Formats: sequence, C-alpha cells, structure tokens
Amino acid sequence: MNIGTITTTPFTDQKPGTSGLRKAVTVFQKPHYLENFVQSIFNSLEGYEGKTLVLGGDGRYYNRQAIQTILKMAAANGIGRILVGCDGILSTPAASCIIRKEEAIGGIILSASHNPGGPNGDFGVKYNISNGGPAPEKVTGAIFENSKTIDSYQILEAADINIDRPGSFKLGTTSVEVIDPVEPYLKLMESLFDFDRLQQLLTSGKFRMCMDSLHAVTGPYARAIFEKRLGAVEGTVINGTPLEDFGGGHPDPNLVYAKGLVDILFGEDAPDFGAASDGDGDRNMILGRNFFVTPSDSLAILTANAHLVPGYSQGLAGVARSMPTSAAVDRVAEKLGIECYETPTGWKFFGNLLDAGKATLCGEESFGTGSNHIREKDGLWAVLFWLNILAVRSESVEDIVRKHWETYGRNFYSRYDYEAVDKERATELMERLRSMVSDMKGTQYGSYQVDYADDFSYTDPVDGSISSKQGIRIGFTDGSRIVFRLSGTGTKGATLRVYLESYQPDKAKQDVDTQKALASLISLADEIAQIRKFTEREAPTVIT
Ligand code: G16
Repeated sequence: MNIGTITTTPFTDQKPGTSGLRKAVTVFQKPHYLENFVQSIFNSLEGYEGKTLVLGGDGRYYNRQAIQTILKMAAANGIGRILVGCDGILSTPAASCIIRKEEAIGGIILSASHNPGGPNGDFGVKYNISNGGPAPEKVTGAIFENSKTIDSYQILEAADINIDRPGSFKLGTTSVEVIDPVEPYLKLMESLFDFDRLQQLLTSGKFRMCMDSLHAVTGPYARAIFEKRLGAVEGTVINGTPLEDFGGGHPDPNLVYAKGLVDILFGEDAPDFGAASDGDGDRNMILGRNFFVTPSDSLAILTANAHLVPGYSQGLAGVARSMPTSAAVDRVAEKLGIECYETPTGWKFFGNLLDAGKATLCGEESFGTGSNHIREKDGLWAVLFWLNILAVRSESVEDIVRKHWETYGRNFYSRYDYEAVDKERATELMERLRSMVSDMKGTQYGSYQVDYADDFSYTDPVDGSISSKQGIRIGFTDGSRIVFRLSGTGTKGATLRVYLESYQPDKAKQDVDTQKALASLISLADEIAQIRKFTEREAPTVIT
C-alpha cells in the first residue's frame, strides 16, 4: 500500500457557510483545493480510524472526480469502510439516512444544493456527523482552523474504483462498498407513510401528480418511489435523469426556477398535485392545481395534520422553524400545546433539538421541511407527507390550505432576494441596520409601529452554545415583520434576503394576492434599509 504525503499550502477561503463549503467548480479545480479541505475535515475529527464513512453527491459536474480523490484520501487516512452511492449518487437525505442506519462516523456529501452546476457552475463539500446531520458550528469551525494551517495531505496511490454498479472493493486495507443509493431510503419512507393508501390514490385514476426532479439527484428516487413502488403512471416524474449541469437549469424548487412545473400546475387540465425538489434532494416545493403552498404554510399544515400519518400519529414532541420562517406553525403548536423553537437559518441548528427529542418536525422558509427520521431536510419525504394527507382527507390542496387559514389565520409571506450584489455595500447596509435597531422600538412608520427590533441571537437549549448576528428582525405591533439577512450559501458577491410577513385572522380578508397584501411592508423595507441605494438594484432578482 503506497500512501503519498503531498506538501501543500493553505487557502484562506475555506470557511464553511450555511451548509458546507460552496465555491465555483473552477475554484475546486485549483491544484490541492479539494484535497486541502478534505484533509482539514479528517484533521478535525477524532477516533475515525477503522470506522465507516458515507460518501456521495448530487451528480453535478466534478462529482465523479471528487469521489475518486476522496476515496483515496479516506483510505490513506485510515477509514475502515466507505459506503459510496452507485454512480457517486446520494441525495442529502439518503446520505443522512445511511449514516444513521450504518452507525457511520459521518459522511461527506458533494453538493452545492440548489446552485447551478456544470463547468461554470458551483460545487460543494459538506461534512455530516454521526447523527446524520450537518456538522455543527464547533466542527465547521475546527475544519476552518485546520484549513488555515494545513501543510500536507495524505492520498493513496491507487487506480480509480468502478462506481458504475454495486460491488465491493479494497483500497489498501479499506473496504469500499458501492451501494444502491435508493433502497435504504425507500425502506425508511415505507416505515413512515401509509404506502397502501398512497398506492390506492395514485392508481385510482382519479388523482394525478407531477414530480419535477429538475434533472437533479431525486430523479432515480422519485421514479423508484412514485412510479415503480406506488404505481403512478410512467411520466409522473419529469426531468428525472440527473445531469451534470442539471440540463442548464437552476435546480431550485421555487416559482421562478421550477417554471416548467408551475406552467403545468397552472395550465389547462392541470394535475391535482405537483412537487419539485432541488439539486441534492433536500428541498421541496408543493403545488396544488392552480395553487402554490408557501413553505412556511406547508410546515404548519404538516404539523396540524401529522396525526393522519402513521409515522407521526403518536403525537409530536415539538416543532422548530428558522427565525425568518413565518409564524404560521407557531399558531398550530400553540393549539396542540407543544413547544415551538425558533432557530437561526441552517438545518444544523435543528440537530440538537431532534437528538434531544425536543422537536419532531422542523422547517424553513427556504423550501425545507423534515423530521426526526433523519437529520437533514427531506424533499421527497415532504411530498409523501402531503400525499398521505391528501389520501386521507380526499380534499384538494387548495381546500386544505384555505381551511387551515380559516382555523389559524393567514400569514402572508414573501422573500425578496437581491443576488450577487456588491459585498461591501451589502455589509454596509446590514451594519447600518444593526446600528439602528437598538433605538427603534416605538418608532412610527406610517401606520406601522415598531414593537421590537434586534439582531437575532440564539442560545441552543441543549448545549448552551450561542450564535449571534443571525439577522435583523423588525416586528410591528400589528403582528407583521420584516427580516434582513445576508445569505450564507451564495458564491458570487453577496445575496441580500428580505423576508416579509403579515398576519390576517379575518377569513373575509384572506383571499388577497400576497404581493398586494404585503405592498406597504415592501416599501417600508426599502425606506428603512435603503435597499435600492445600497444594492443599486431597482428590483429583487427572485421573489418567492
Ligand atoms: C441551506 C441550509 C438551509 C438554509 C438555506 C438558505 O440549504 O441547509 O438551512 O435555509 O441554505 O441559506 P441562506 O439563506 O444562508 O442562503 P441548502 O438546500 O442550500 O443546503
């Protein structure tokens, strides 16, 4: 066995963001860039020798090359067994599922999630810990510290492994198993949902659905689950073949980037139900016929209907949402008499709550929902959850949502993204807001009076760790709210996110277009933060 120790010098920009290290492919292709980061992961871990590591990615450009490099580095660093998805494919939720099932030390997931792929697109590397969830800040911090001083990495001199079909191999003394990426995940889904009932629904001839995998990782999973296992007609899954560049698209399941699906669901003779997932399969968008369900509402509705779903019929320990997510789920939690936790943006913040049994369902406005079945958000899980509710209630998506609003009130919600703006100016905008918030309470802006204003800080109720500067919140006395934060996942300049929310308990006033309902709040956001001045943009890049 020939282990090479390769001399290297540190890169200064390997600080993991909201979810791992995301950079342009061309950055990862720089000599030693990937290797430095992967070695920094191993350097920051303890006691992994001889243990199992899970490895896979969303199939984007550079996935295959990176897998071969990481296999050889993991072997050289003394990992005992590596489970790698066939073709290098593992959706993020499937990786989380396998880490847990196999009691692995952790997993390396190669994905830049919803960011575009291809030679000019993005790539990413994320480390997940033994609970199956994204590494918490103390781990990502240690990886970053290592990356700043690294002077060598270890790699086995060996031929590439054939990952095109399942099989077992040896790399030095390390066992490598190329595994079916779908089967363990499908089994887990079968344990949570009423598959007999779902099969009846999808083969009844009275219900049609369309699942858009956006040429990303969920294609093989969705085909296996919806078409093969549950009997939906062939063609139910569209864009189901993972492509290295996602067919030139942007694998982000929202109204802008999943336009093809939106056109189908809002077109003539539309199916009853539509869904899309993102690059690595952890996000979801839910549509009914002519109807869009906001992710915040979706979390609230899953929570209110969880008793109808076998895996959750025993009751929920609690729920959790990220701070910018609307308060719709808070109202459901209150009615159920369970705790609702408010965390910073980033799925990693849910891990402790799930591990400690404090929360069962979690969700984020950024099209992410999940539960304690794994430690990642899970796109297809959310689709199955919705299908299970639809199968039991025999009502349309729109009826279910409108009835929910009647009971709990409606949280109008929208997010404005200003992508790839100048980083310094965006930071100035945030710093200016930060300096303003302490004196803002009581200030009157037209008909809005500030009830509270702060820079969100979170103290983890399990380990007491504090995460500060997580976004500026300005709440008004009528229950509406504006939140400003900078994205931690963008790779070009900065992305300013502005989250807008208002609450309408009166049924007679709920049937209003979201943008109209939020119009005065939108102009107030610009007045307070001077968005146009700082971003030099007249309008956001994406509105969801
Ligand atoms: C990641 C995180 C999510 C977060 C989202 C957006 O999702 O896992 O928790 O909400 O990024 O983060 P930001 O607003 O900082 O860009 P994904 O699907 O990209 O892994």
